Amino acid sequence: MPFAELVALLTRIFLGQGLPERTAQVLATNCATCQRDGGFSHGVFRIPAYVSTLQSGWGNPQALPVIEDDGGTLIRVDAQGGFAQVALDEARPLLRARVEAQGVAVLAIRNSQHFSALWPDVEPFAEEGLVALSVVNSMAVVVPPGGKTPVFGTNPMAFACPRAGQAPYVWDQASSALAHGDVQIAAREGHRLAPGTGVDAEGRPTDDPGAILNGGALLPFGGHKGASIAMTIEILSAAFTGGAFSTEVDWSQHPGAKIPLTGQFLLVADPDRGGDLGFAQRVAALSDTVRDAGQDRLPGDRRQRLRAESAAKGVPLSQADLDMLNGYL
Ligand code: NDP
Ligand code: PYC
Repeated sequence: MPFAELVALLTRIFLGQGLPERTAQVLATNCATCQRDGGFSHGVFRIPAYVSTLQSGWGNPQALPVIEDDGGTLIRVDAQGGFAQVALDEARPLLRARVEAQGVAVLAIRNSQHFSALWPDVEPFAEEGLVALSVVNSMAVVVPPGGKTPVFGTNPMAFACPRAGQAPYVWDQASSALAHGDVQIAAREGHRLAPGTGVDAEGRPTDDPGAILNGGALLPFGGHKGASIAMTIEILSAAFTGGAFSTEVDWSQHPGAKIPLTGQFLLVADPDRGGDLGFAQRVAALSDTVRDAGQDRLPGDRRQRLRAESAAKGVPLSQADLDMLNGYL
């Protein structure tokens, strides 16, 4: 399906669930962008969970974000229970102006729902020549190494920067061994998981996605090193912003709610501030060095390839996806 057609279809679905026009458009564009670029764990696969969350009375999807600006480098936004992407959309002009004036700015969003990939939040800044780094915490489904009780979210982090002569260098990854969405997809498709992905309800290592989803938990990637990153993301996304820790997400009174209501931290900086040191050229040269050293796939390569394929052949959607989406119209 052409990208614009998918955005229009998803917008109609969100509008049908009572979302305001702008929120519906922001979420639809974001979700269609994930599907277009091969982010299938956060593409149309998520629509049933968006709908069940919207119908559960969780958060405040009608909310208008409130910007708190003291004229400095730090801009705070209270999303008031709405979506983080809408808060970012609202704060973007001020954030850009502050980066223009000061060379660097931080956006601290709290009381915000985030249910998507993070790279769509950072890539546009790199396309404008800026460096962007963002983290968001989610719901407690990750145990620390050696632990039994989930304390961290799957907590993704994403980075984007300009790269001369090529697409921006962009990566985006969960701090868990696997995104929760991919565990759900593995369970649906009957795949086992790689060793070290998670534990069952008794804290024993398991490769069974069902055991992770039903009382078990994920592990951080990379043992204690991933755990420190997951914890740092809790600190930046929740303690710094004033949002909820993943352990504080309590949707027990809202059956059907699946979208974490936490916080997001975003840092944007101008690498050419104070003089052009050839930043984008050096990033391109480093990418070449890494490829020459033997890494034939860099982060973002697959996403760019699938984006080009979607532009040529349409955004991939299975018949089951189409039936599911049409069921919400
Ligand atoms: P992946 O492990 O699939 O990919 C992580 C990054 O590594 C991507 O930039 C990817 O590039 C790159 N990459 C993957 N495989 C290779 C390889 N073999 N060689 C080089 N680079 C590679 O992502 P995750 O499963 O960790 O996360 C999936 C998505 O889930 C993310 O978009 C994340 O933001 C989202 N998420 C969202 C959460 C939320 O709370 N909103 C929580 C957790 C996850 P490429 O894109 O080109 O494949
Ligand atoms: O895939 O882990 C995940 C996730 C959590 C919240 C949104 N996506």
